[in-house]
Amino acid sequence: MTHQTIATQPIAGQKPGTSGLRKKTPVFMGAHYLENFVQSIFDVVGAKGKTFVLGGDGRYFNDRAAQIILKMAAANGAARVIVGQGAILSTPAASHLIRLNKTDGGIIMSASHNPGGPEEDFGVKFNMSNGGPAPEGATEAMYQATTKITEYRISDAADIDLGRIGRVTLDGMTVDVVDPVSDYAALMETLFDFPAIKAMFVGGFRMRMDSMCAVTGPYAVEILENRLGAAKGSVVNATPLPDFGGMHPDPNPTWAHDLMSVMMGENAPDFGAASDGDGDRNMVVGRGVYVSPSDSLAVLAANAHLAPGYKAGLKGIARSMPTSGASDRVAAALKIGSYETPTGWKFFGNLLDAGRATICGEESFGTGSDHVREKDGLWAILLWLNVLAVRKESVAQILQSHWSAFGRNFYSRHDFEAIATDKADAMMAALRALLPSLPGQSVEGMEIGAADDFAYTDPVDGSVSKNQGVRILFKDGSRIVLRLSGTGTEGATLRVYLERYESDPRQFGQDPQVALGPIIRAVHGLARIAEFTGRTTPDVIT
Ligand code: G16
Repeated sequence: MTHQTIATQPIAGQKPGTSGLRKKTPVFMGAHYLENFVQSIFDVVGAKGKTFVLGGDGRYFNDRAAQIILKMAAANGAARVIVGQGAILSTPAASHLIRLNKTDGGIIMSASHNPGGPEEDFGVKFNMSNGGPAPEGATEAMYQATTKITEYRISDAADIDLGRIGRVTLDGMTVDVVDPVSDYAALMETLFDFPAIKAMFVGGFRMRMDSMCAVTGPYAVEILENRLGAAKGSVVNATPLPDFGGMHPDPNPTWAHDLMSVMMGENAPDFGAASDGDGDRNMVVGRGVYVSPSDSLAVLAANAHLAPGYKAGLKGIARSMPTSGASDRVAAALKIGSYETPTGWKFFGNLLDAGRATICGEESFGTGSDHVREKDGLWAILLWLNVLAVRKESVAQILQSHWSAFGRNFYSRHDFEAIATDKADAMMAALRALLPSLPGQSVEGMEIGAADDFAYTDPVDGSVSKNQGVRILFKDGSRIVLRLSGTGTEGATLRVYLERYESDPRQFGQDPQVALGPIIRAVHGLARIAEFTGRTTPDVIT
């Protein structure tokens, strides 16, 4: 066994997006592609004598990539890698293992909610020693390293058996293969009232958890069925598959349509939930009622004290800028800080580390707390179960009483997918050029108060992130946000975020698409979406 040094050349386009480097699987499997990026990570963070966590969501190429990364870690002098059995770890479980074992960081193999398979997507991201995604400064340094790389280091040792739990040595480096679920499940037991949730299930409470053939299956079966006593079979699509069974593992009403039809149908269970490829996203559905992620964040924040892990109250609530302002109202009522960050979980890290925020959330089906440094799908589902068990009300009743107390922020996101990049860029450029002229204009009977491109100054380290999304703010508090996705691998995805606040209880029952009608018409007029992209209707509505 020897450490090999392999000559290579920079490969264009290895720039991490909103969450790591995501590309089509054949691109990642191309000569030196994965190796160049992983070497660039090690060159930036240093590997000598360090301990890392490694795991992924089980998608196609996960197992091969894990062997390559382990051999590169060994050749770069790492002391130890903790890897999930079968190279499986959900993103929140990986974050937990990094923190629990006080490691120097971790590599997560996932393209999250993007489909997996030989022709679909693959991804790699690095999380820091706090368990959170590498901040922009680090990912930019990694990208710069990919543009200058001349060689990478890899051991020529044989593959190790990742199916067997235990300790082995790989070319002088210790590899601990661990059960992916047990430490994470133990953490959840410290946060939530398992006896109360168990009693609710014993009392006949029914739930359906759709793991979408992705990584949460084993976690959900162990926690929900084995430990909490949900009926066997409550977790569906529970076996992680390399191609996610052909599903698009993105828990939203469009892609989790099976769950939606069960929950909106006759004899629906009391509670429905879904999670994504790597287990950090969640969608929550009550019997006959969909909970928008922005509302879910607000309800969870308002009720978190009902769970043992949060009974002391919250320090603050953070949301991404496009997420609705519903959680700000909760923060104001609780007299705690509220923070508005750019899209991307990495922006919450400093607020959590500094103890300014306890709960964070995003409209993109992400919710989490300071228990790890990633959003956490099962955590959100368990907090909902805890709240339901204590309040003994239905999801619909809890939503109604929340709106009665705080008003309703009608909210929706419209996605236009796989647009030609040049057309999407031209549309955004035209819109940005228009911004200075918008304040004072009236559209659909609403006056525009301000229009800008969101910039964020991190209150902890002072770092500045510009061009984080175009905002058109109306005087009545309504809001339009437009930005291009940073997680896609094909063309551009235009995300249009729409919000309107309603305080009249008689209006709370409206269909959000109806309530937002004037705002939807306004954005099509202002951004000229059809003219630039040829699209009139979105591919996904959340
Ligand atoms: C990632 C980030 C999230 C972000 C989401 C959408 O989620 O971690 O913070 O909100 O992408 O980003 P975009 O709008 O740029 O596509 P995930 O679940 O894909 O890791």
